Amino acid sequence: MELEQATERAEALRQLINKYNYQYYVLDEPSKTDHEYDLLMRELIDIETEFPELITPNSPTQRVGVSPVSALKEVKHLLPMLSLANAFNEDEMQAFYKRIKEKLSLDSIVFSGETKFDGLAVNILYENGFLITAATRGDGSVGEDVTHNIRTIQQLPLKLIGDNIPQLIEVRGEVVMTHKGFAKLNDRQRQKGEKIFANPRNAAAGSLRQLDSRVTAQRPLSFFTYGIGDYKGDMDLTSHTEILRQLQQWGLPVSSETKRLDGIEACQHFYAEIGAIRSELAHDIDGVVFKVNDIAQQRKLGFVSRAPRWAIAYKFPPLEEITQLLDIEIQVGRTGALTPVARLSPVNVAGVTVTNATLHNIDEIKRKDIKIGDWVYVRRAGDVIPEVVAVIKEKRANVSEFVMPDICPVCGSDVVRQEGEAVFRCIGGLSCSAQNIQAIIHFASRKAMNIDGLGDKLIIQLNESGLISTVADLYSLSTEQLADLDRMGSKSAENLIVALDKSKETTLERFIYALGIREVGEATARTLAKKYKSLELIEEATTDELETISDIGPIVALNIHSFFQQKHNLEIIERLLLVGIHWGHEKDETELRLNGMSFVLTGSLQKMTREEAKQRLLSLGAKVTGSVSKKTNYVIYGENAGSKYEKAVELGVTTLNEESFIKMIEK
Ligand code: D41
Repeated sequence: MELEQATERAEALRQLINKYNYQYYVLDEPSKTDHEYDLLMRELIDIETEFPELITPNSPTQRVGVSPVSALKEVKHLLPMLSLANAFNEDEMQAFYKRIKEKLSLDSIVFSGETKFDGLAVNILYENGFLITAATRGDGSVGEDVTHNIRTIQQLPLKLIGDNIPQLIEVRGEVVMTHKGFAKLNDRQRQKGEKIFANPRNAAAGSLRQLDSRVTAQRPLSFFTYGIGDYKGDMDLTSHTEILRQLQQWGLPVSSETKRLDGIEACQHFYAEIGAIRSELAHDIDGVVFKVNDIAQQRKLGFVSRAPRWAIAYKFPPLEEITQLLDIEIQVGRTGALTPVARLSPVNVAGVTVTNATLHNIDEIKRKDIKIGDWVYVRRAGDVIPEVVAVIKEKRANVSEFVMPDICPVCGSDVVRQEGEAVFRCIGGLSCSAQNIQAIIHFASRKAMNIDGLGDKLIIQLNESGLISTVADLYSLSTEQLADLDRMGSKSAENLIVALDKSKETTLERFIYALGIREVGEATARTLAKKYKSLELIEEATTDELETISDIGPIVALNIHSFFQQKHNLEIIERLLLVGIHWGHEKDETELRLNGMSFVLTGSLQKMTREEAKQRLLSLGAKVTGSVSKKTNYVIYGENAGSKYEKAVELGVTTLNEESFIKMIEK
């Protein structure tokens, strides 16, 4: 590519990428898929790699700096960042309203209402539309330079878009982190054994003050604009809502919960409305902010000390409270994971009585140094399970250490902890009633025993009515017992009995898969069936032996071995075989006609489903994979086949239509 052409293309790509960023982050209306976006980004990176002289500081590729700063510098805001007065109840709100009405000699006032994000206030300076510096609020006059980190926030334009961009403008807003992003970040930190953040605000603060912007870039920060500071250029905007609209048109993210409110009643209504959806919002908010909407009225009202008289934050009750941790109990989850749960002295947190909180795992208990009897901060946010944030060490007296049990409190099976894993697990599997329902659902599923008509709801119903507690009980059900259940007619009861009977004829690999051994999916079950050809031999295999099989690592080998060490599991298998579950002998691999051949299926087939085609191929010894490579032997295509078909043609892989495929497998 010539330099001239590259210059043009790079500029076009930057504009496109910025536009898509705006649609995605600000308007929440993406017009391109992530993949299409990635392709544009990659093209731009390629051009900039070839012509480094074309890189501009505001190119979307330049959000992450390469080297950390040594310390955060000080930055003086052009106009001081003021603080917000608070109202904690109805009376204080009324007093605020009365004061304003009197000062303005008006009967009614129009406000702008917005959510009060619980984050960190930041001041961003744009000159001629370019992001120049960003600083924390600091003491209101001088903050810390966090430009390098602010630039990593994808939502924020490095260059403003649209018309009437002022020569200079200070944009003010809050940096926050979503509940989801916060939970993910803490999971990651937990896995790496690193610092756990107490709440999204602390996580956002910690991320914003990083010296290395590469760390910040990995943190899910967002930004919402709430106003402006100093500016140069004409802006004939007369109200706060107009300012917000203008900021949004320049590409800056503005909260969608913003409303023009006429009079105090509308404000009270807004407070209640936002309060009701508070827990559903993606971000923590600690109240709503009301601002006199008219700029001329704002000017008349002025300031008291460092806060404007024209604005107030009407606070919500806090999401964190203090209570005593009475005990730590163990909950056994669907996969056998043992989760310690704190039993708390009941405490009202933002309107909800909290009696339990998750403690995640033993490492977290140690890291937070939580002991039974401690006084703790409990936090409830979004739809997340309440959490113990921290211990109040000063209040500690008469506490006892928590110890993880070594047998499952539900079924008495052994509890193990895999290397490198934070969780302890019960290896009881089928015989642990905590894991049972999930195990039965898996057992009955299509790719396992394929019991027609036995869905999740029915399994739960059967379990709750005491008819089944393990998979072995399924085959002792009678038509009469089933017909007695609510919402079950005699016809469906009969059908289910027939389906159960039919499922008894199966294959070894399906049966192994159906047992629900941890991390033994279809592929591993198939490998085991092919290698051992008999259940007894698999039951007897040692971990060393299992590990020699390709695809089976030490963890899976241990899972398989421990599963068959459990007496309960062997008893259940015995009962299943006694009721007549059986399978034919596995054919020797080399006898199979398509042994070792690799197939890819694409598009929709007419005479069979893709899953059926896959099962046929597997039964003939073939491998079925998801993507086409040079090693693929055949690509079977149905209607509307897309890129996989094209790739096959490109690579010279043989393609077969459905008809030829059927001939091939029926030979
Ligand atoms: O969402 C917020 N946290 C928020 C903070 C907001 N929506 N509006 C705000 N407005 C102001 C004034 C009225 C002083 C311009 C604020 C803040 N200030 C603020 N944030 C931190 C200190 C002050």
